[in-house]
Amino acid sequence: MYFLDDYSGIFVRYDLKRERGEAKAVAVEDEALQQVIQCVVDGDTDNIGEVVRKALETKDPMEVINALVKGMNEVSRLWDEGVYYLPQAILSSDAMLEGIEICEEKMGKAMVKKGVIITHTAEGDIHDLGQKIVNALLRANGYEVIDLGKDVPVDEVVAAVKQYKPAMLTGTALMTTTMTAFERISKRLTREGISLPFVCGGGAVSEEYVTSFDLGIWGKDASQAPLMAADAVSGKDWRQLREKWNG
Ligand code: B12
Repeated sequence: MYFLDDYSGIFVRYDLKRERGEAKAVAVEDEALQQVIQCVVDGDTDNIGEVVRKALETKDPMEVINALVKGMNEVSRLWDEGVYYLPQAILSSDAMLEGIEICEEKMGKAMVKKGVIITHTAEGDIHDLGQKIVNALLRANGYEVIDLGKDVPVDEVVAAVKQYKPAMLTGTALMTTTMTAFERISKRLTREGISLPFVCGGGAVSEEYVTSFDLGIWGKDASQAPLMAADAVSGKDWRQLREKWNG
């Protein structure tokens, strides 16, 4: 049985505190980046475009993406503490997605294509913010990204690998119930004699889990994706990538 030992916060309207600006987002030195973070925390889809474009006048797209992630980390904390619910998380995610899209436009796509990478978010999972960041970083670094989207059935991922023969496959999962799709993909590919690095990331996924099945390499942060892709394109196999990037 769980007993509350502090009752002081139970009648607090955190949503009103937020509207009145009392719930301030994580503080950073730079005013432009601070506004980006605040827009994500507030789920301010009306102003995120303007604020991100303003930040991009002086900042590198990667710095702006980092600010977007900082905002989302705060949203995660507020969700975990029971302050934010689905509606607030949806608005914050929409704001973040719009921000990533603008940063991706600014980063552009490198002219020379270094290789093909397939990305997806696990079957049953609609948490695609991590995948969108991975896409943007890979494209900006010259990789052709086949984006299968979110909630992608295992069959579809396997079929796409056969069709496009990518140098690397990535997966994102935020739920313990959906990450098991990665292991099924690994088994299916291995059974068909296909071997390629399969980088799996996302909040739910641990290094221990991903390295428990063949092909799996654990991706901690989206910024690793282009570096891992470079290794894959240069001919390193999944075992070499695992040895280099994981424990
Ligand atoms: C935003 C959010 C949502 C949004 C998703 C919007 C979207 N377009 O993504 C909405 C509101 C729609 C949502 C819905 C739900 N959610 Co939700 N959600 C979250 C929240 C608050 C933040 C997650 C997030 O986006 N983080 C920011 C991104 C950037 O992080 P990330 O994906 O992990 O990516 C980073 C790294 O992992 C890495 N990475 C990721 N992928 C890859 C790939 C490669 C190759 C590499 C190298 C790295 C890498 O790079 C990124 C950083 O650079 C979390 C809370 C939390 N504590 O995480 C809950 C959370 C994930 N949700 C949860 C749940 C339960 C749900 C719902 C089932 C709720 C419901 N009752 O309906 C539904 C899911 C429906 C479904 N079938 O998927 C649970 C999952 C619990 C679990 N462990 O299984 C969480 C953990 C909340 C909780 N504590 O209960 N959610």
